[in-house]
Amino acid sequence: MKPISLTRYLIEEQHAGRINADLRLLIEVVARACKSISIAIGKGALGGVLGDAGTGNIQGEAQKKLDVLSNDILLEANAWGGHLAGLASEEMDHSQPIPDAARRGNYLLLFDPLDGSSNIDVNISVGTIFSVLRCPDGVTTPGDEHFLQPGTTQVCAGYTTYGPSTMLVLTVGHGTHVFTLDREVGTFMMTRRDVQVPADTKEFAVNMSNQRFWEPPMQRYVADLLKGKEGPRSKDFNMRWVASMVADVHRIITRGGIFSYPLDEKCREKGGKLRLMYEANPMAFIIEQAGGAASTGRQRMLEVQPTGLHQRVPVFLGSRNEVAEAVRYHEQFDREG
Ligand code: FDP
Repeated sequence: MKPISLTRYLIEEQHAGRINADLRLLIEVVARACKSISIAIGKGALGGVLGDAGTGNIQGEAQKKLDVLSNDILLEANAWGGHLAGLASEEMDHSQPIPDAARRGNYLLLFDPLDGSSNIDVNISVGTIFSVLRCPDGVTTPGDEHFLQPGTTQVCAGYTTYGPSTMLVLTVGHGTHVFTLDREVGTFMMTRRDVQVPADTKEFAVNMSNQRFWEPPMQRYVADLLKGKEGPRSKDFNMRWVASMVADVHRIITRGGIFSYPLDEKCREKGGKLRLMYEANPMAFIIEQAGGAASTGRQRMLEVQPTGLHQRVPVFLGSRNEVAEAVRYHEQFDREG
C-alpha cells in the first residue's frame, strides 16, 4: 500500500472530527520548520552551522549555532500562522505572546528546537521536540503561567529526529504515528501507523557514568538489571545510550526499551536533568499513545502539575512493564528505605 502524506493524514483526522483546521495548520507549520532545520543540519560543516554560538540560554547552557538557528526557524514560521496565542522554547527565558491580535489563535506551542545539541558537532542524531496546549479561555495575551498545564491537557505532541533519515513522530491523542521525510519531494510520508511499544524489554538506556550519584532505588534497580539471568530479573539486559533523548526515545518507539534520566546528586537541586514542559511531557504523551508508560519514578509524568516553564524532572519512559518495575523500586524504597 502506498504511504499517505502528513497532509493527507491531518486532513483525514480533521474530517474524522479529531482535530480542527487550526491545529492541522499549526502542525503543518511546525513540520515545515522542521524540514528547514533538517536541511541546515544536513549541510553540516559546509553550511558553516557547526560549533558554539558564543551565547548561553536561561539554563546556563552554552548554545550551539544550530540551537539558535533552529529556534529562529521555529519562531519565524509560527509567528504569523494565525493559530497560536503564544510560544515558549528551551532557548528563551520567558514565553512570547503573539503580539498581532489579527493573527492570534487559541493554541500554545512549546518546543526544544534542537535536543541533544552536544551531539551536533559529532554528526550523531539530534531532533526537535514540541508540545501543543490550548490557551485558557478568555486569555488573549498569555504569560508563562498559562503554559503551566499538566501533560494530560496536551492536544498534540511530536518530535523529529535528524538522523540517516529525517523522521517525525506525532500524536494528536489517537495513537502515535511515524512519518519519514521524502527528501526529493519535501514531504513527510507515513511509514508506521499506530506504533505499539512492546510491553516488555531487555534493553535499558541511562548515562551509567552518573551511577554513584543516583538515589538508592535507582542503584538497586540497575544493579538487578546488570545481574542478568542469574539475578532477580532472570534475563540478560543490553544497554544503549546515544545521549540525544530523541534518538534514544526513537529506538524505544521502534523496538521497546526503557529510557531513564533519574534524580542524582548533581541535578537534585534542579529537580532532575530533563525539562518537563518541552521534553518529558511531549515524550510521555507520545509513548503513552503507543501503549508505553512514562513516570518520574514516583508519579505518572502526565499528571505532574508544572510550577515553572523550565522545570526539570526525573524521567523513566518506555516499555510499560519495565517502567512499572523501575517505579516499584522507588515505591519500595519510599516505604521501607
Ligand atoms: P543535551 O544536553 O545534549 O541537549 O536535553 C538534554 C539532553 O541532551 C538529552 O537529549 C539527552 O538524553 C541528555 O541530555 C544527555 O545527557 P548526558 O550528557 O548526561 O548524557
